[in-house]
Amino acid sequence: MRNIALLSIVLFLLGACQQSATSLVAVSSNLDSYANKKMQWGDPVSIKMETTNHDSIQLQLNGKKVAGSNMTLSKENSVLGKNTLKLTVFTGAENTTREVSLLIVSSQKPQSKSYSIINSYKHDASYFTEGFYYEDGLVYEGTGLNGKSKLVAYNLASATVENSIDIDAQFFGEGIAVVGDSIFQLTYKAQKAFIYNRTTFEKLGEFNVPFSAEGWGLCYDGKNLIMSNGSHFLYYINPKDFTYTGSLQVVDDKGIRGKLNELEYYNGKIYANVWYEKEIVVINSQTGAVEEVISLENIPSKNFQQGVANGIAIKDGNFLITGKNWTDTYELQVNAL
Ligand SMILES: [Ca+2]
Repeated sequence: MRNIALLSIVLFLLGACQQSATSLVAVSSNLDSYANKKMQWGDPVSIKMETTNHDSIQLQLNGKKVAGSNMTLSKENSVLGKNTLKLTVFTGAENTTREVSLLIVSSQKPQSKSYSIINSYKHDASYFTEGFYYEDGLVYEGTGLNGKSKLVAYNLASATVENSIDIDAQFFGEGIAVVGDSIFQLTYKAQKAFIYNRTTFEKLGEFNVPFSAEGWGLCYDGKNLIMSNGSHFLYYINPKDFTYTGSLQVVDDKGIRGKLNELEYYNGKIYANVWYEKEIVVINSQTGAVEEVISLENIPSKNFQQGVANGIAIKDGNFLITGKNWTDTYELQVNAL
């Protein structure tokens, strides 16, 4: 018993030593001045030591070593959004490290896109819209809520249902994406996705989302599935082997842009609904920068009393826009898509 008590004291002292060693890096350098500091590509990072009793330092940005202690942030060495800046200070055989999160925002303010509402179509108000896609006269829609989730295909003009399949009540359906002859459908918290034959809705298989995250929106860029989870991250998944292939952080000129929901990919850009906002963000698919916003303030307000906007599809270069339990889908002609 006494030995255990002694061991506890030794471990406590070791812990205390480590803590004071870590904070020594903080007080002996200007690293902490970069913590959550809003920066842009082109801005310099310059680490200065305020004490001289060390042998050398090593700076790392996102796990990659930086030559020296100065660098200019660029598209080549960093990402928009949160980056990890880590400083290691070597003194004799000892080293101490400390890392801070550095926030890189977009250098351009998003432009507003104007549009005209050129048509409206009937939308089944029982659909709690989570996934929305259009092709060749048909709307493919994935709906949510346990016990009410389904995948449905219907004619946009006539609202005639061509195909429908109910999802087991244990699952809450989320975003959908059409990939060739298949349709992928996410679920909310189960980390499971289903695959169907696009024409017959026969279930072809399922897979587990390859990381721990809620499933929200889904789209396909011709190579990867792109998934949102309510954060400012977009996650990339290979639809052939269901492996994680990367992520993108979505930011504007002010900071991260979170609560990303239903998605659509079109001509190199990702369009995203933002949960509880009457705004669609237009995202550069290479950098994650929000380049434009489409305000939904001109959509008749009765819809927003029914539920949030959560459906973006492309029809002949125009947008189809709907939301959860909306009675209408609107066709928007947006300038210079
Ligand atoms: Ca969509």
